This record gives sequence, structure tokens and C-alpha cells, in this order.
Amino acid sequence: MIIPCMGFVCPYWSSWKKEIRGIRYTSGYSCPLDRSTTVFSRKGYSCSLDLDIFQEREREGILYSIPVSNYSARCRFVIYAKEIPIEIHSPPAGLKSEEYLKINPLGKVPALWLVDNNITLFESEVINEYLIDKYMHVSPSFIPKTAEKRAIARLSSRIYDLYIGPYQYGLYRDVSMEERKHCLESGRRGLEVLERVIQATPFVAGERISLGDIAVFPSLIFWVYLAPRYYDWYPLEDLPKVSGWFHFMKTESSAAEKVYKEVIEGLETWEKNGRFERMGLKQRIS
Ligand SMILES: N[C@@H](CCC(=O)N[C@@H](CS)C(=O)NCC(=O)O)C(=O)O
Repeated sequence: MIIPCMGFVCPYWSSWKKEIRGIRYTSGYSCPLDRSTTVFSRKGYSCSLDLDIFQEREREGILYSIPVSNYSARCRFVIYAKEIPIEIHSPPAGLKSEEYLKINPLGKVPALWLVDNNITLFESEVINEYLIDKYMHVSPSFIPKTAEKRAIARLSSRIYDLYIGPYQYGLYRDVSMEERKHCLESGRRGLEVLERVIQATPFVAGERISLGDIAVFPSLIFWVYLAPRYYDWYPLEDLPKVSGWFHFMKTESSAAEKVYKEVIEGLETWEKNGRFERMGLKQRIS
């Protein structure tokens, strides 16, 4: 909820310094009586309060997630960007443990458990749809302004989920050479379709970040990291829109930077552990 600030007439201000969604506020004053907040940003004076953001809140749920997981990263992106008080935990006792299968019967991350009504959701896009619906009043909304742009956002995430994501395992799992080739070729075709669809102005569906950006961005990190290292393939080379958009997204916000770092660090750890060699990635594809 945004309420107008009454702080200037209130003697009970307490000062604070804070970084909110990547913007560093140099000083601010909170009033405990009317619970308003006056914010001084680098760009000058602004005056509003989002109660949900500024107040300390109890946890509202738990997201079961693994840092390297691109699908979990989609949901972490929304949680970080909106500063939602949802704790992030690893699956208890492993993905296929009895304990975790009670949370997500598919044995996959992410899953979201909600404190208030004891509901558990899974499937990253469903979780994100829930989060943007529930926290619609907290920006960024992740909802483009027009019906057409909202459709492009959905189309982008659908293209990833149906025509790129299902082949991602071929980048890093122990599969036959034929299967790997098939996956890389299918992923390449999916990326070409994405190039035709996204606007990249600067986001996939225009000037506002949307679920389309979040669905594709963390997953593309896998392709951009692994394909040149192991398959002499630069997947964004002939895709100017996807390439420009991806590089823009890496530093688009502190949420984007955090998610990027988490996924990259996960991939680097796998690499250092020799996981990719064990999975046969060093064998060149002819
Ligand atoms: N369609 C699912 C995909 C989730 C998924 O495949 N997660 C991976 C990690 S990124 C996983 O848990 N894999 C373990 C497995 O499939 O056994 C979603 O969007 O949440």
C-alpha cells in the first residue's frame, strides 16, 4: 500500500539508510506515529511509503530452491525484486527424499510452501504467477501495460518452457552423442524462435520487466556458459535481440545481478568438482 508521507510535520522521525531494489537512498526518516516514511534519494527528494516493504514482516512462506537451479532462480528473482518475506531453503534431505516428496511430489525445485493456508505450490511459472498476483501492489509489477505486451511476455516464457528448456539437460548430463546433438540443435531452433518474438526494448515485452524476462534469463545463463566452453558454440552469436537483451538483463537490477551470480557460481562449482568431465562434456561433438 502506498500512502502519502506526513513525515515533515512529525517530530518522531527516526533516520535510516537503505538500499531498496538497487537504488541507494542516502538518508531517510521514518515516523512511528503515522508510520510514514520520507525518502531522500540520490536523485533528490521523493515521498511515499510502501508499508509492506518498510515494515518488518514475519515470513510468509518457504521457497525450496537450489542456487544453481534455473527454474528456482525464476522465483528467487521475483522474491528478491519485490523483497517478499519468503525464506529460501534447500529441499530437506534431498530432492527425492520422502520428506521432500511430501512437499513436491515431482521431486523437483522450486516449490513454495505458504504459511497462512498451508498450501504448497510447485512449477516455477505457477509460483511466479501467484507471487505477482499476491504482491501486485509491490513494484515491479512484472505486468506489461498492454494486452499485446502481456501476450508477448507469456509467449516468451512458453517458448522457453516448450522449445528450449526441455533440451537443456543435453548441455550437461551424461547422454549419448546423438542425444546431445539433438538437444543442442533443438535448443538452437528454440533460441531462433525467441529472437523472432522478443522486443528487447529493453525487456522482452517492451519497457517493463515481465515474467517473460524472468522465465528466460536464468535459464539462458546455462546455454551461454556451457555451449562455448564445451561445444565451440556461441549460442547468441547470430541473435542480436536475444544477445542485447541478455547482456542488459545481467545488470538490470540488484535482483538480476544476484540471480546471475548465484547461477554462475553454481555452474563454476560443478565445473571445479569435475562434474562436466564425468558427464562426458569434454568429448567433442563431431
Ligand atoms: N517445469 C518445472 C521444472 C523444474 C525442474 O526441472 N527443476 C530441476 C532443477 S532446475 C529439478 O528439480 N531437477 C531434478 C529432477 O528433475 O529430478 C518448473 O518450471 O518448475
